[in-house]
Amino acid sequence: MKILIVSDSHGTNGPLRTAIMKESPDMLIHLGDSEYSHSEIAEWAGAPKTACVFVKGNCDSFSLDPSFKSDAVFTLKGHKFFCTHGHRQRVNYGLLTLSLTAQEQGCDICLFGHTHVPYDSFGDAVTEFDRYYGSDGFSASPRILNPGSISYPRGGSSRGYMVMEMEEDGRYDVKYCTIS
Ligand SMILES: [Mn+2]
Repeated sequence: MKILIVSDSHGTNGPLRTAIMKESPDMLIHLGDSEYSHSEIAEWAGAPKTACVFVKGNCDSFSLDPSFKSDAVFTLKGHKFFCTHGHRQRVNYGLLTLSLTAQEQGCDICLFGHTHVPYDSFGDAVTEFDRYYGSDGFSASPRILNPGSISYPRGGSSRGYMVMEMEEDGRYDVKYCTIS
């Protein structure tokens, strides 16, 4: 299955719609600061056929949707995902809190946004053993991913997103894509 991972669209929806149309995902994960109607974004993505996950960013506090949570935790094909915006884990100052929060809940994949800078690595407490086995899902430290911002990139990045292709047996591949 194809999972489209985006963050920080901040109400500028052109690039988000472009990514959705280009990728036609089976699932959409928005990591916060959408500053826009989730039902409308979900509709663009093809909900309810396309599963959609939204988490709350620091700029989303005025959302009227009561079902809107700060974190999303779910299991998919043997992988446990931790999705959060990242401001509460203070990701601008380092990823250890984020990594440990995901690890504490037994998650091996940790998705965050907020920095507007793409990131793909394993947790801070990583060992060579983790590094070796991480891609098979046996890592003690989660794979930590940030798709950057799809609307307002920072740190020399481009407007971008991530696509995760996950096989039935749980093997997965992540690629970072930019929008010209
Ligand atoms: Mn933010």
